[in-house]
Amino acid sequence: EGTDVVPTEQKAGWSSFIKSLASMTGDLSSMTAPPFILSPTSLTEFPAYWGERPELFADIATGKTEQDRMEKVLRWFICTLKGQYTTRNEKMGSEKKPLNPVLGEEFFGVWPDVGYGETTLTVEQVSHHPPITAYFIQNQKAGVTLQGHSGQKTSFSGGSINVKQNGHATLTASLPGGKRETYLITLPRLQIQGLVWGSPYIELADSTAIVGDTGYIATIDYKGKGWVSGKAHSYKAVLSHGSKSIRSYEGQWTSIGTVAKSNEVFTDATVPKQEVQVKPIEQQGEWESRRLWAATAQGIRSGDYESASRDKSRIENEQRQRRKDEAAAGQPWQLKYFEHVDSDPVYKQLAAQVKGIPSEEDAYIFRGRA
Ligand code: CLR
Repeated sequence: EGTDVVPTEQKAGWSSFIKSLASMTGDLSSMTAPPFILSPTSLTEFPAYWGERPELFADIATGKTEQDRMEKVLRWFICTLKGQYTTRNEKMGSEKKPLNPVLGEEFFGVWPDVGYGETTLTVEQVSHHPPITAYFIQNQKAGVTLQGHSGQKTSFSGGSINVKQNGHATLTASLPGGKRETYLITLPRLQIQGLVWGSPYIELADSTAIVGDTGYIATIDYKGKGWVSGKAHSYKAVLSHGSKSIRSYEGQWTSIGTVAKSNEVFTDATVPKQEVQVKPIEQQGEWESRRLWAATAQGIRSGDYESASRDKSRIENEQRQRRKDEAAAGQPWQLKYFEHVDSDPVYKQLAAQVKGIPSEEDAYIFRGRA
């Protein structure tokens, strides 16, 4: 922090990009940014972060009691945050601008069975403008699924980008005897800091909830500077049932969290994450993300930004033409794996149990993959 990392020849471009953020209208994805800040990865790959601790995901349905299972959902959720929000910094030196997915873009992946069942991932870009990504993750053997969608509303203030996440996720756990539990998961607000130096990173803000249909609720508060510790990436979580608060946890979502006022470790984000496995590009379908963006990504990786931008324009032009053709034929694009509903009944039922969140939200329901 505090050291300017913008390449000399891109300094002017970077400062005019920062200035243009002030007049941004909520969707950052289509804004042109200087090459050094571009990522070769599309946003359709991001849902994989939810599955990178497959052992904790599979563990959820093994909980003996309702409280056990809620604690396991909370543990898994907090342990995915490090991957979701710090991976680009670790791999590419800073947060970057991901490729803006096209409508119908797909991303499939798998975490192989190493004893607790195979975990599979299905992602579909269900809207281009605004960008919305729908995903479904399943470990059939363990009886756990996660379904959700993700969109963003961005604004700029005080030198940082503020990202409100639109969407939510629902997790189901199938229990012996045919019983099934459902958990609603809301998503944190992001602040992108470090922009002036050209080395953006994410801090989480405000709070989110996990609401179980068992009556157990977990609320998680996020703070950058920390409470007692004064540390970045801090969280505090409270587990409750009805009006009774049961236990609380605190620590850092990038390292260790403990049961409050004790040394009992609750979340350990330092355990290596397991990256999703994806078919080689030659075996992928034409809508699959890494195949679709192969030439653009290659250009970005090799520093050949001219060829990257040529290929990106080709894809965008093809998309525009496709939309025109569909309009002319009166046949709008059909989603492949998800179905849009204006109001998600699961969300509606569970959201009523917590204060401060909208009472209704739309959703994309997974229909299966042949
Ligand atoms: C997408 C859903 C994932 C979590 C996640 C992590 C990083 C976020 C991303 C989401 C949405 C797009 C995002 C990105 C960080 C930067 C990027 C907000 C929420 C914006 C569009 C690009 C900012 C450009 C600057 C880095 C210059 O589960």
